[in-house]
Amino acid sequence: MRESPAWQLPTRAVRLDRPFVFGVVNVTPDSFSDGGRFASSEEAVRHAEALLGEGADGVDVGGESTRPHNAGPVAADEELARVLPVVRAVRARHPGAVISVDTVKAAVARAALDAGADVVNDVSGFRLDPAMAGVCAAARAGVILMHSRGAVADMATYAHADYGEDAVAEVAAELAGALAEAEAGGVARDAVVLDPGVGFAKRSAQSVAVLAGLPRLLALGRPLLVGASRKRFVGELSGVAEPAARVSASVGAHVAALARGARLFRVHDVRAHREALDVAWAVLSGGGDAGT
Ligand code: HH2
Repeated sequence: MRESPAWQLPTRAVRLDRPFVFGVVNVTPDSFSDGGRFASSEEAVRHAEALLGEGADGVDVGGESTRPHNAGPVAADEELARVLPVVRAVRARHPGAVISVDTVKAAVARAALDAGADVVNDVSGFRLDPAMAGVCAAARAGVILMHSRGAVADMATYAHADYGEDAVAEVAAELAGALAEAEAGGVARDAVVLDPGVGFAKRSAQSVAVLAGLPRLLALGRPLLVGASRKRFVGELSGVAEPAARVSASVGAHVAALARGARLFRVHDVRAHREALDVAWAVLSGGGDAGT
């Protein structure tokens, strides 16, 4: 398997010598698959700890849903009230866990980094808040730049899903632009992970195309994260209508993405992914010296 470069976080480098699993912690009333389940800080902290117990390497804590027809935009102070207690509690109890904050707002990112988060996961790839690069650079934060188009309210729809013949080339070019902008804003290249944003401004066929085309995105020189968990396209491909029941369908997408070069995965169902990705990784990386 091709070597992935390491990922530099504020206090350590993550080697990515096995699949890295982020457990999703949505502290929201309206997320598409688990909205309202972990809306209080106590429930969200318990959920984060359960995911770490199931083998997650980190948690991605979010206080604003990108679901179309969600509850509407969330003000920064409300988003902070949702995510900060969770970041603080997880940091205090799990010093080794990587904590990511899923936000498009620089003010939320700054406060979460001050509270102990290591990573900013921006589903707009720094498009929506010009202060984001400066905040991440100052904290030497790890950064996930995800491909999307449009605003929070419509980025998970097909409103901006117009591509020419080669959607992968367009996604690659837009991610390359986001990486260049982040670097121009002072973010170190080795702090950045790129994400093709499956389900964001992409119809199902386009999400499948970007996963099949991951080797072309790897050419941008940074590790790749994929977040296919429970999404509509895996539901369509598997015929499973209920998002929370799309565990096997999500695992299938992520194992295939691993084989095509992804190294980080953002998932709701950690145990199933930890087991499947570790086994797939052992096989894909050649089984060591065990021979026959
Ligand atoms: N997908 C979602 C949210 N954040 N971040 C990255 N880097 N990649 C993704 O694919 C991604 C993401 C959407 O999933 P979820 O958080 O479960 O839903 P909602 O936006 O409704 O809270």
